[in-house]
Amino acid sequence: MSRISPEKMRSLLKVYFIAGSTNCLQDPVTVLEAAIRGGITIFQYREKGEGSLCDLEEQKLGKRLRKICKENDIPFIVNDDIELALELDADGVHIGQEDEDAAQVRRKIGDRILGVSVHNLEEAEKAKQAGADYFGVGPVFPTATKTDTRAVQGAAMIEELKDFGVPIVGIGGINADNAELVMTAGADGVSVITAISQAEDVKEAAARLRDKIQGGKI
Ligand code: TZP
Ligand code: MG
Repeated sequence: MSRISPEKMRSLLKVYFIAGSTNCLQDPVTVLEAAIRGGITIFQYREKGEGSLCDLEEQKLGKRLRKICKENDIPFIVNDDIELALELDADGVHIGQEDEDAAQVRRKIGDRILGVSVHNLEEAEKAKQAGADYFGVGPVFPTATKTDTRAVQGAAMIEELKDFGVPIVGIGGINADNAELVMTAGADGVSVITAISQAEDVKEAAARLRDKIQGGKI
């Protein structure tokens, strides 16, 4: 295996769905299957928040979601937990600034995909040197999903960070109506929790985002 190319990474970031059990209105397995049918391009398992699963239960759900991704050729990323990612043979991990050092994570995961949340030029430079395959940048818009997040940045930080040459995915309060702003700022894709996981029709919500981003409309 070798590191993913920036071109391939950019194509995978288009519609990046993130979810764990606490985000979903229905069974997460059902939600993921519908989101895949709608056209998501990559999935991150993020088991966080009040009432979230841990230990064996987290592992069990992770295994089921991992299997669905594999069967559908959708890359499976694990948030924060490197051990869990390795156990589940994930395609990659996503870490924030509060997590383990990115260079250390890169050593642990080998050539798997490494995503790092960055909020300024300094963090971006460090993440790039550590071998980040993509930057997660946000929150672009207000979000109720992550309460301990930084101040809303708008799309300005995406514009600033695109010169690093590292693929970028925007995050935070993104939906089909505002995705265009994120893409025109220079992002390669959008990552969403609420817009897909809490939609009445999950497949349709994913399809709307996919359509906006890859339907030549942006
Ligand atoms: N990091 C920054 S904002 C955010 C994370 C994980 C939450 C995004 O969730 P939503 O529901 O798409 O706003
Ligand atoms: Mg984290």
